[in-house]
Amino acid sequence: MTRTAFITGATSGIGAAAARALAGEGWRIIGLGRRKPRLTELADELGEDFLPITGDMRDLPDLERIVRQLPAPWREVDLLLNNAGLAPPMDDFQDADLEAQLNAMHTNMDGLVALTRALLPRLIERKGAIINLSSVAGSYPYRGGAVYGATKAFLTQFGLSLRSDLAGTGVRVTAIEPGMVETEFTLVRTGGDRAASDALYADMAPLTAEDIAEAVRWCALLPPHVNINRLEVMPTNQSFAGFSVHRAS
Ligand code: NDP
Ligand code: 8X3
Repeated sequence: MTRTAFITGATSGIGAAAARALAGEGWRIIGLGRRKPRLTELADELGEDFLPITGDMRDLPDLERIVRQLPAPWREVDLLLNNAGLAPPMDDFQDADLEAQLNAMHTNMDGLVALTRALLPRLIERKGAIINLSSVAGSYPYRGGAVYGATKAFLTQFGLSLRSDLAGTGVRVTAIEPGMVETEFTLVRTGGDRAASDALYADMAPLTAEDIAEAVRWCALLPPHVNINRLEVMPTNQSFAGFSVHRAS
């Protein structure tokens, strides 16, 4: 039986790598993102088993329309990979731009909730799975990460509670929580600063998009009775620092 995955943020990084990994397992892939030329490139690579959909996670009515209008062979979705997302710049919250913060909230949370709602009847019918791309930033605070980390904590908690609501349906829900993955993530976060992105990942062997795609593939192919709730993955060279203490003098 051919299985179908709906992947948001398929134009880059983890989403594109997951599309390749699941296509390699014989899955059909619906790939959504804003950059049409990237989707066209992926369609050229993956062939007729890839359905490119140009869409914006912040346009909630359009997400509902997209799901409503999926062509017949693509309607039977077995996996929703909620991957599209971004982080606002790493300014201290009190100095940060509100628009950038709200943009991350709309992209990472609102769109994800709307798309999950729209696809759930299909996923329940198919006893499918939802994988949410959360982050270590949702568990471990760091300076400049207040809003981004909060959006990722939302994703993890949303998924855990959703599991309760879906009890007995056979639908699996997983949060994958990576640490540093070298993709376009930091380029986007810094407004296109290539030097800053290169410096962040220099000499520390970051995770690759393919590493996380492998985690997605593994979760997706587990037998139906196995649900991975949370899967935290970090580069070996990324670990933890202590609490910060401010002293008066
Ligand atoms: P990339 O920047 O490489 O990819 C982000 C993807 O999200 C792109 O395909 C982009 O597509 C899509 N996207 C962003 N905004 C929108 C929007 N409004 N509508 C539709 N699609 C959108 O980053 P990653 O691959 O690293 O990120 C994927 C996910 O993994 C994110 O949720 C991120 O938070 C999470 N993550 C990343 C980590 C990292 O260190 N890189 C670590 C932990 C989690 P387009 O621009 O074409 O719309
Ligand atoms: C991104 C991971 O460690 O750069 O979600 O915040 S980190």
